[in-house]
Amino acid sequence: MLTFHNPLHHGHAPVHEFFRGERVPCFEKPARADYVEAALKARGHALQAPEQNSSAVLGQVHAPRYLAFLREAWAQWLALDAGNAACQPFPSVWPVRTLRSDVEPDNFVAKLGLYSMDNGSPLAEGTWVAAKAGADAALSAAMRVAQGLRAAFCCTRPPGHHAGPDFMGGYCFLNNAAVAAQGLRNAGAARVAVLDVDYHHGNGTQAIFYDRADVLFASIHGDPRTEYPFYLGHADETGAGQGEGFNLNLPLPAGTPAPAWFAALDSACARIAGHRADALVVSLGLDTFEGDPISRFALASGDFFRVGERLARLGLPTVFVLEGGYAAAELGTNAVNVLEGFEG
Ligand code: SP5
Ligand code: ZN
Repeated sequence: MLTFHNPLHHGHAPVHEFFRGERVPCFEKPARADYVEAALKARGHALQAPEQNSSAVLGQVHAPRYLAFLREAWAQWLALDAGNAACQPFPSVWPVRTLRSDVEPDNFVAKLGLYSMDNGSPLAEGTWVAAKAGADAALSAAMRVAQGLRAAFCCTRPPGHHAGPDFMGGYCFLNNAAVAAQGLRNAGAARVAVLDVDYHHGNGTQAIFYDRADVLFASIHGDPRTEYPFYLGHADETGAGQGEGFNLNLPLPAGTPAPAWFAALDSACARIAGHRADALVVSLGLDTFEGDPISRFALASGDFFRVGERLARLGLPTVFVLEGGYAAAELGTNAVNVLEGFEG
C-alpha cells in the first residue's frame, strides 16, 4: 500500500511521562514508527515523503491560538530558563469548570494547562516540526485517495486522535485523521466517515466533528468508565445540532475478547455503509493487540488481517492513519497485517 511516512518524527522524542506520580519511560517512542517502516519495507510496500502542506487544513480543524502556541511552545519554554533545554515541560494547572479559558495567560505553564487535557503529552524540542510533518503526511495520503487511489497509509507519530480543536492530550498534538477527513471534504467528497479502532476513544476527532453531518465519527474503544480518556466516549454521545446522529460510540469493557470486538466492528461498518460515505478515514490504533502494555483488549496478530478484510468490504476509498499501539516490536507486523488484509 502506498505509504507516506514522517521523515521528521525522531525530533519528537520526549524521555519520560508520568504514571501514578512516578516518571516512567515514554510509551509513545520513536522506535514505534521505525518498526512500522521496517515491516512495510520488508514486505515490499513503497514509502514516500509527504508531498502536501497541511497548514490551511490545520486551520480548519484546530484553533489559531492553539496552533500558534504549539509552534512557539519550545522557544517559550527555553525563554523561561536556558537550562530547560534538558527538561520536559508539563502542565500543572488546568481551567476546569468555573475557570476561564477565553483569556490566554502570559505564564507559559498556565498556557500549557489551557491547551492540554492531561499531563500525558510531553513536549520535546522537535514536537511541532514532527507533528506538522505528520499532518502533511496524512493530507498527502488523503489527496492521493481523493485523486482516485483505492487506499493509502499515513505512517506517523506522534499520534493525533486525542488532540481536539484547541488542546493536546494522550500523546497527541495535531489531529492527523481530522486533517485527512477535512482534506477529503475539501477535495470534493460530500460525505466522509472516520472509523477509530484505537483502544482509546478518539475524543479529539469526535469533538472536532461533533456538530457536523458531513463527517460521521464512529469509534470502538475501551469503556471510558475505566479507560483513558475517561471523560468522553460513552454510547449516549450521538452528535449535536446538525451533527445529531452522526457520532457513534461503541464502548466495550476492558478485557473484551476478539469475537465481541469484531461484532462491534460489524456494527460500526453497518453505520458507515448507511452514511453513504464517499471516503473512509481509519484511525488505526494497534493497541487493541493482546500484548499491548497499556491496554486491555485481546486481538492477536493474525486477527489484524481480518480487520483489514472487513474494512475492504465497505468498498470505500480509504485513508489509514497510524494512531496508538505500544507493543513496539509487534507494531509493524500488526499494522501491515491490517493493510495487507485490506488489499486482499
Ligand atoms: C494515541 C493513544 O493511544 N494514546 C493513549 C494515551 C494513554 N494515556 C494514558 C497512559 C496511561 C499509562 N498507563 C500505564 C499502565 C502500565 N501498567
Ligand atoms: Zn490508544
